[in-house]
Amino acid sequence: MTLQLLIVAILLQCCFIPTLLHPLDPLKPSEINQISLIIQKSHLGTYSNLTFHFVDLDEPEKGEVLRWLSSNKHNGSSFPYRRAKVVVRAGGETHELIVDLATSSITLDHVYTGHGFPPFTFTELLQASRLPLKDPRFQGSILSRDLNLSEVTCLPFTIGWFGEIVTKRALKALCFYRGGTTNIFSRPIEGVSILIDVESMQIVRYVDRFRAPLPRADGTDFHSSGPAPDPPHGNGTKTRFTIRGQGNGTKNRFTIRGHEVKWANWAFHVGFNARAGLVISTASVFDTEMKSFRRVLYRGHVSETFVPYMDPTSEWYFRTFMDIGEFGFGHSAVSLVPAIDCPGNAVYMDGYMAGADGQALRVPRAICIFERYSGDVAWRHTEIGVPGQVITSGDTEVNLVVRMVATVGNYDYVLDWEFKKSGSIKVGVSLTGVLEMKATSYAHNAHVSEDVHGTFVAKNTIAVHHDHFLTYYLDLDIDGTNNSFVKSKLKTIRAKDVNANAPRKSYWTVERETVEREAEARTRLGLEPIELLVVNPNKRTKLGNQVGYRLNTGQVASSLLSDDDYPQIRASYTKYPLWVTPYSKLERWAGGFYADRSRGDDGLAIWSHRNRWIANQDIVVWYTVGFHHVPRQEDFPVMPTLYGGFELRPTNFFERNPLLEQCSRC
Ligand SMILES: *[C@@H]1O[C@H](CO)[C@@H](O)[C@H](O)[C@H]1NC(C)=O
Ligand SMILES: *[C@@H]1O[C@H](CO)[C@@H](O)[C@H](O)[C@H]1NC(C)=O
Ligand SMILES: *[C@@H]1O[C@H](CO)[C@@H](O)[C@H](O)[C@H]1NC(C)=O
Ligand SMILES: *[C@@H]1O[C@H](CO)[C@@H](O)[C@H](O)[C@H]1NC(C)=O
Ligand SMILES: *[C@@H]1O[C@H](CO)[C@@H](O)[C@H](O)[C@H]1NC(C)=O
Ligand SMILES: *[C@@H]1O[C@H](CO)[C@@H](O)[C@H](O)[C@H]1NC(C)=O
Ligand SMILES: [Cu+2]
Repeated sequence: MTLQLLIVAILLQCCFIPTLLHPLDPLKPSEINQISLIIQKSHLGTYSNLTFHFVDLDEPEKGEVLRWLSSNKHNGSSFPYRRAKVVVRAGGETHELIVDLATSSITLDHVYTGHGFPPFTFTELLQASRLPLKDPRFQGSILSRDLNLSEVTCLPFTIGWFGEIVTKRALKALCFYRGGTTNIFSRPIEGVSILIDVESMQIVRYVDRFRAPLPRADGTDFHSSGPAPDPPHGNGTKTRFTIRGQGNGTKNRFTIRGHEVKWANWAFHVGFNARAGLVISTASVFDTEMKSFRRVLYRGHVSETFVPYMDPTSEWYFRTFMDIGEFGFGHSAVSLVPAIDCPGNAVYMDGYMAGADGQALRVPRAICIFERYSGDVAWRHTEIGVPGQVITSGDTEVNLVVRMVATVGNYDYVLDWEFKKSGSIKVGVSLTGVLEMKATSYAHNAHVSEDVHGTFVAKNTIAVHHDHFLTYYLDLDIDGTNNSFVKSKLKTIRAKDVNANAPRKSYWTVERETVEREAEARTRLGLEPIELLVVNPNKRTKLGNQVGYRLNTGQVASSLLSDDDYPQIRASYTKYPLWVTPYSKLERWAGGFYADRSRGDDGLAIWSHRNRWIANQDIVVWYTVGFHHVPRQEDFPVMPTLYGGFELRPTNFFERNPLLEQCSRC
């Protein structure tokens, strides 16, 4: 420990914040357990059915965090408050609590009475998944299909909202037959609907409507029980596998102190919570010209996902998942496997969250951080115009990647935040895993005369059409807190309107439009040539250009469901890929905080309809990475990754190409 660190540690200890290095550090296991104890000791502890559904940092006010960051972090007394936001269920009610960790007290206790419910706990999902196996009706259904109950796996699925006046917390169980495969999703036991009341943990409706042939087991497996494959390496020879770094100060060119990462010209904070999973905060980039760090992103993470399936039949219609709010990406985080999930030079971070009983749970290796040698060209040029010389200059691209993987049932999402020395942040998501499949009596596409809502991927097996929409919360603070959203529209001009003698008939020019209110910020993309910018209207380069970052979108996909469809009412924000709102601490989850069985009366679309002023304000950009997924046979039995994402690219932010200042070969 350096002397400086030691002083920080001593200062912090004086103020009951031992070993915390950043006000946005996720709750530590000891803090989670402390919160659990405080609540157990309160009046809520008298309920035998007290369950913890959400435990996260109640983040300090942005101004406080920024003040602390700029105070050079050495002043212990300026460390902002340490509080937690907690949602528990007790006696059939949802309690929202604020717990102050310094005083070990509950400072707010409020019963939530609106629509929707908090995320499910592991325990609830586990209990629900076991109910069918003990139910005589289900046992009968299995027997009548000539199947073996010991080979059945049931899984709980959230059920959405379809106009019911009174809603309860409920799940539906869907059951699958292993019988010789580990790819359970490939062998659905079709025709059975099982509705479970989660409060009483009982099956409240059981329907066995029809039978479909059980898809065969052979060809479904992708799991080999042999030794793990050798990590792939250039020439295909066996390479020994080592984990470098891990805090013992070897090869890595980045430093991690607590949750703060410094690499090349970047400094940022890596957090983790049960709901969003990976959270990037206070990202700043060093400007060699100004000799200082300049702010780029205050906070970025996945805010909500929406995955509606396109089969309206009674066994399938409800599959319209909002995974972040109904369960959580952090909840779904898996321990990363070296050489599969992250390369050999990766360094790992654990994640922590509260279980149903409030006690801390650890996800070992929830996040990995590594330098990526992409093999791509960062920049280059060959100059042949200098007499007598051929001059080639350039550099290879080396980036820093922060990654987690969420496995939500059948699907796996690989979530990346990739920092580039050019000042870009590339945000990516790779989809892989297993498709949701439906058993059908059809054996071949030629026999089909109706809409089967999907693609034949195996005999008697249809992978159902669906979408994935991942909505990112991006609180950009470009070179300061107040920013504006600018649409730069590329407009075709008739040349003769400018110069009557022009030999050209047309050209395009740029018309910049600063968006003043939320309504104009909702943007359908892909219809017209447009550049999307977040600028700091108060800062200009030496040459007078407005300082900004551009949002380079990938392929854009918006929801195709009709506006009056219930899932669309709940996820109405998916009608536009882009929204901009003024920053509010209360507005963080695009589908509303209580997404399970929600009715669309909270969330991004509702907030945006207030049509607030957004020019020269602290603003938040919400961008949705969308996929319409028409399954292919190659997605069976397990899907090759499908990549999507976007890039935040500095635009008139630096005085010139920042790569020249840090050329790796110079
Ligand atoms: C929860 O437990 C309390 C007693 O601890 C009981 O009165 C109440 O009915 C229970 N509620 C539910 C929904 O199980
Ligand atoms: C720490 O900062 C606070 C607020 O800026 C100030 O009041 C206090 O005197 C500072 N303490 C030290 C030890 O510098
Ligand atoms: C059912 O599975 C059990 C355990 O794998 C096995 O012992 C039994 O023989 C199976 N029964 C049938 C009918 O396949
Ligand atoms: C493959 O790479 C390894 C490690 O760099 C090296 O030792 C080995 O000689 C190479 N083999 C061939 C066939 O090029
Ligand atoms: C550093 O840590 C790695 C992985 O934990 C370990 O294999 C290696 O021996 C350590 N190196 C030193 C110099 O301690
Ligand atoms: C930033 O926005 C706030 C809130 O509207 C405003 O009070 C303040 O004057 C703005 N700051 C600058 C530098 O424009
Ligand atoms: Cu898909």
